[in-house]
Amino acid sequence: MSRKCIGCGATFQSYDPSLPGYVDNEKIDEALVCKRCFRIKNYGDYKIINELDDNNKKIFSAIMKKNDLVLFLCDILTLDESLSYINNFKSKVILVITKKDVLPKSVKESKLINYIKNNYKINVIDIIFVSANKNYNIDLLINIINKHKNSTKVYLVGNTNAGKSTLINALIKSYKKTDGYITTSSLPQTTINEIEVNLTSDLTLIDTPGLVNNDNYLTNCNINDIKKIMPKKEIKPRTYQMKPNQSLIIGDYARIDYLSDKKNSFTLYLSNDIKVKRINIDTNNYLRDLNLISFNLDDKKDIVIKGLCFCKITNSCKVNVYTKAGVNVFERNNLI
Ligand SMILES: Nc1nc2c(ncn2[C@@H]2O[C@H](COP(=O)(O)OP(=O)(O)OP(=O)(O)O)[C@@H](O)[C@H]2O)c(=O)[nH]1
Ligand SMILES: [Mg+2]
Repeated sequence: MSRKCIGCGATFQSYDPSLPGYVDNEKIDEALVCKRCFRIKNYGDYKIINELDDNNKKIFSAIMKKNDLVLFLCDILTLDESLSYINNFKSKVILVITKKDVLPKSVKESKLINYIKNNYKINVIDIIFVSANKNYNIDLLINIINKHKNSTKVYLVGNTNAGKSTLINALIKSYKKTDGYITTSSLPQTTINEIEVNLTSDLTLIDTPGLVNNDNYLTNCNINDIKKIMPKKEIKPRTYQMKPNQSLIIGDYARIDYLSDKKNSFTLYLSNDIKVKRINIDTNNYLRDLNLISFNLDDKKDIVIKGLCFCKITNSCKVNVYTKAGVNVFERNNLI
C-alpha cells in the first residue's frame, strides 16, 4: 500500500517535486513527512499549492453524506453566509469557532452565539469557542464530542486556515502527551488529504483539507501580507470619531470613506500589526485604484472585509469601501 505523509496526508511520490507528497527516491520507504512539510516545519519555507480545490470539494461532498459527527470550524474574521454549507450535512454538526484568543476579552461568547443563531439559519447541535493556541475549551470540546458522536469517527471540516490541523495538534498534545505532528501554516491549502488521528481507543479524529474561499482577503495576497493580516494576539479595537468626508486608510489593503454629514463612531477590528490612518478625503488619493463598493447603511451595522477586518458603525450613513477586487465586502448587523 502506498505510504502517506503524516504532516499533510499526501501520498508519497518521487517523480515531481512540484506536486504534493514529494520525497527523494531513496527516502520513499522510510520518510515520515514529505519535503514540503519538512520545509514548512523547519524553514518556514511556504509553498502554495493552488490546484487542489476540486479534490477538496470532492472530499467535502463525500463527508456530507456520512453519518459520523462533523465539527465545522470557522474563525471569527471569516464568519459569513458560507456557514450555510453546514445545512448540507446529513450528520449532526457542531460549529467550532476557532482562535478565540484573538477576540477582545470584552466580547461575550453568549452574545456571539445568539448572534449566530439569529442571523444564520444553520442546523447545529452546539456552538463552541476554542483556542488551540491557548488551550481554551479543549476538554469541553472533547466532552461535547463524546456526548454527540454516533461512531468512533469525527470529521473536522471548514475553510482553509480555519485552524483544523492546529486544533488536532492541541488535542494530540493534551490526550496523547506527544507533540502534534500535523503540518500547519498561515498559507492556504496546508493539509492535502484526509489524516486520521486515533485520539483515544474510541475516538478517531479526521483532519481534512480546507475549502478555499477566493473571496477571502488572505487568499488574494502574499505571505508577508498574510502574516500581517492574520491576527496573532488579542485584537485591540480601534475607535474613530468620524467627521464628514474623512476616510480610514487600512494599511495598503483597504480604504473606507465616510460620506454622511453628521459625526459617527467607527470601531475597527483587525490585526494589531496593520497601521490605520484617518485623513480628509479631499487631500489624498490613497488606494483609490482599488475596487469600490458603496453602502447606504442603517443604524448599528458592520462593514466586513472578509479575512481582513470588520468595522462597527453606530449610526446610519453612507460609506465607500475600496479594497482588492474579488474580496467579499458586505454589511451585517453589529456582531459585537
Ligand atoms: N491566534 C491563533 N491562531 C491560530 C489558532 N489555531 C490556528 N491558528 C493559526 O491559523 C493558521 C492556520 O492554521 P491551520 O491549522 O494550518 O489551518 P487549517 O484549517 O488546518 O488549514 P488547511 O490545512 O489549509 O485547511 C496558522 O497560522 C495557525 O497558527 C488559534 O487558536 N489561535
Ligand atoms: Mg490543515
